[in-house]
Amino acid sequence: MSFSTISVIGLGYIGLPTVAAFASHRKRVIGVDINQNTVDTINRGEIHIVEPDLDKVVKAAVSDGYLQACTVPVEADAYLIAVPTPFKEQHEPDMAYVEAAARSIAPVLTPGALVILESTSPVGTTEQMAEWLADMRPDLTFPQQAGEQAQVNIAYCPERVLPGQVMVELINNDRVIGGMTPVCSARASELYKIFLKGECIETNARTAEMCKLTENSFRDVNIAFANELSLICADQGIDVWELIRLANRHPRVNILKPGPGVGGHCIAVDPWFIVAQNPEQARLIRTAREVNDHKPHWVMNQVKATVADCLAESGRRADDVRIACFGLAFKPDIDDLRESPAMEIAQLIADWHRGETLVVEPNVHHLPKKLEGKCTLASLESALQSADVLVMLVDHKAFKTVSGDAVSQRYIVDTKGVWR
Ligand code: SAJ
Repeated sequence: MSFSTISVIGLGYIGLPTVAAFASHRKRVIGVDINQNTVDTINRGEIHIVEPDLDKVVKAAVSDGYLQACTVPVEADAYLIAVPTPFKEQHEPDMAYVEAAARSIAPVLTPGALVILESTSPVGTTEQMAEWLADMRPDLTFPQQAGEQAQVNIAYCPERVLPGQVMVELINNDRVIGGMTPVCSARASELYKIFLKGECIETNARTAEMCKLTENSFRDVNIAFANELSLICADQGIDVWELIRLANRHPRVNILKPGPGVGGHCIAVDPWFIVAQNPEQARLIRTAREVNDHKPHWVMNQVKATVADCLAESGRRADDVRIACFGLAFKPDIDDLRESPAMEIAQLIADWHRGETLVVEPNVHHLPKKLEGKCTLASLESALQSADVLVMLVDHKAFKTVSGDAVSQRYIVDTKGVWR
């Protein structure tokens, strides 16, 4: 059976690009979100998130009549769940949004429906979701009961797109498809092939769930290695950037870049899902998280030491010293400040420093609430001209165009090796 109506539950950074991709292939798509503002914005043909090219595709999809948003699920041939999976106090995964989304589609499920979970989830979540659905719909059969003969097919298919390149990666990246049965996998592949140029690689649900967690943990562990090297090199008086450049000339070495810490909503979160389920075994994965989470505090200590040097050498009072932070975003050339180690460091500096703290962030026009009244948003030029201590936090293109030779300050903490 082909898919004439597709419903996506959760219209955030993954769900909205996904509805846009289906709608641009002339499929009727119903986007569902519990936030009425989000729904209204999309129905006006506008978007509530920043992602290159997404606005155009959504606008066309709405005006051509292929995309419609609402707050309550309606009947469809396929349902994709793309809701957040944050963690709770002790780094335990919080599956409340997935459960709510599953329970919201249960009443409208019909025989022949396909349900796909895309949210990053602990191993076993797809099976759990199938139980929630079966509980609510004893009149239908599900793969855990009827295998290949089930009336409702269920699969896990993780998103793997990079924020800032979502519209390209969504179409081109290969997809891992973890069906609860081979038939479930085959139907899920058929659905994604509506817009996918990459390959669909079929496996089972548990392996697909673990695959997503593995990808982000792999990156976290590798960044932690680079961050740990940066601490060791600072103690040894070695330039970590030169060291990494040299080590990477070895044909089998490829070290990532150190930085102020690891931000974003995925790499700093997902490894904890493995740790929560496997506390005894996941020692390296846990330590990597701890190394990366510690980095902003280490940077803050470097700032304190650098300001102390500045005060001792110049004989000035702390009130008269101006610190400039370069970058707030969680990575280069985006405007996303959430879960950003650069934000954390700017905040720590502003709370500690008695003099003025400037912030340069070319991708935003206003200071975020957390920094209002504590910092001044400054241009690159004025900060370079007037600050005594420079703290490089994000290697935005705009900062890299300034050569180290053009920077006259002696007091620099450079977490990205831009002005070393
Ligand atoms: N970072 C470093 N050094 C590096 C690379 C990154 O410090 O060498 C930092 C960044 O500055 C940032 C953080 O790591 O703070 C994460 O950035 P990222 O670009 O590595 O990844 P995200 O969080 O934007 O997206 C990741 C991607 N996962 C992988 O590359 C394995 C993406 O493909 C996933 O879809 C996404 O997580 C997700 O949604 O899970």
